[in-house]
Amino acid sequence: MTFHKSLLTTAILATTAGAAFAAGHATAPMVDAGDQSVANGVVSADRIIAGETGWLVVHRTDAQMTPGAVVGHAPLREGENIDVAAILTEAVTSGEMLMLMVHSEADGMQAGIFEYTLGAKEDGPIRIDDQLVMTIIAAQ
Ligand SMILES: [Cu+2]
Repeated sequence: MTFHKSLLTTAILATTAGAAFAAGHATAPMVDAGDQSVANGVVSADRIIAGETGWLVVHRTDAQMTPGAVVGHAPLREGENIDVAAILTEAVTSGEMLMLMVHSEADGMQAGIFEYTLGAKEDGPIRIDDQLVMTIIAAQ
């Protein structure tokens, strides 16, 4: 009986989460990704919640956590994105740190084309309460 009860609880929680998400922005934007090998030339994020349609941008970074050169990007839909893969445009070696950041599709010249370069406002980073939406991983 305990088993069935826990299943029911899970189902109710899942329904509530789905309804909250459908209602708008109840789920905060975030990037969920872990340390990983990038030997296949791809950086992956397990799950990303984007506040608007835009881009996952992969920056080089370091212990100061300053976003550096862009070494990959992948499109995001508004809302939930599962298993997002960005092809690396430069070699990244084991031990390097990468910052996976959510960027906007706004202020560019062309829809659907990634136009950001470091410091530009085209397709620039999205800030929520003045904070970047990002996570930092290590290439293994
Ligand atoms: Cu960025």
